[in-house]
Amino acid sequence: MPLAALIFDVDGTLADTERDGHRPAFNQAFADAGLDWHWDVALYGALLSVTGGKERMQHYVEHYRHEPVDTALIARLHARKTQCYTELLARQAIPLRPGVRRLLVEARSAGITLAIATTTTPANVTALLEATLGADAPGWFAVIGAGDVVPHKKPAGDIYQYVLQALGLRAEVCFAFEDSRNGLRSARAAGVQTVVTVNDYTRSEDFSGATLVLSDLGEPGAPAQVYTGPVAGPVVVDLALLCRLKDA
Ligand code: XBP
Ligand code: MG
Repeated sequence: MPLAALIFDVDGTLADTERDGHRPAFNQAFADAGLDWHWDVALYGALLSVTGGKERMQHYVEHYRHEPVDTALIARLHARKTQCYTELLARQAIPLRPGVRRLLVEARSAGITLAIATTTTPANVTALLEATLGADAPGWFAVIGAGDVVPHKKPAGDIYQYVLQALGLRAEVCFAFEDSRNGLRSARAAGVQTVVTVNDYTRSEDFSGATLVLSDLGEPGAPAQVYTGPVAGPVVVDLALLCRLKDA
């Protein structure tokens, strides 16, 4: 089966944005609104089971504060949080994870289509790509599927189905890159083979259904550790490896 496109998740996959990006941005928005809500590293890890910032705040209000949800307040907090997050990225870029830039550059020069399938808000995707890869980087991606563009966020398959349809490609010719079980479930629900690069928040999750589970994408000189999959580690995830996995 030929390989036509690579579809990347954003948070946790392109960069470790959750703990030191989204989390402090939520806390800043809470403080600015005069709320005594505070999400520490451990609590945020538990809250990550709910995808989407607005949905995460609603879940927190219902299950941790036991208060009625004020959707207008959630919307205001989320708008402020997006502002805090994009400003934070412009101030101090959160670096791309190992191998991400290398694989994007290789795919681009080989004519492989790039796309994004994420739960996060479109402005956050643009801010991360520009801060890490340069002002033209959003244009590297044929489709950026993000946020509320679909009715159901990950783990539903909607965002991957949206991206596949916009690309005009079948799932079989694509690879997805994810860091979480929710992301993996979303890609698999749309039939897309998935490479998972774990991080501190996700490494103990169940990744059954993934083609390959690794520490990261690896760099020459610093290859990735393979946790599960049909290759013996250490490896560098490149187009040659992905094509072998498609044929397997
Ligand atoms: C990441 C998320 C997002 C971010 C916050 O999912 O769940 O909700 O934590 O972003 P993915 P917003 O890795 O699939 O992108 O506040 O903009 O929703
Ligand atoms: Mg993710």
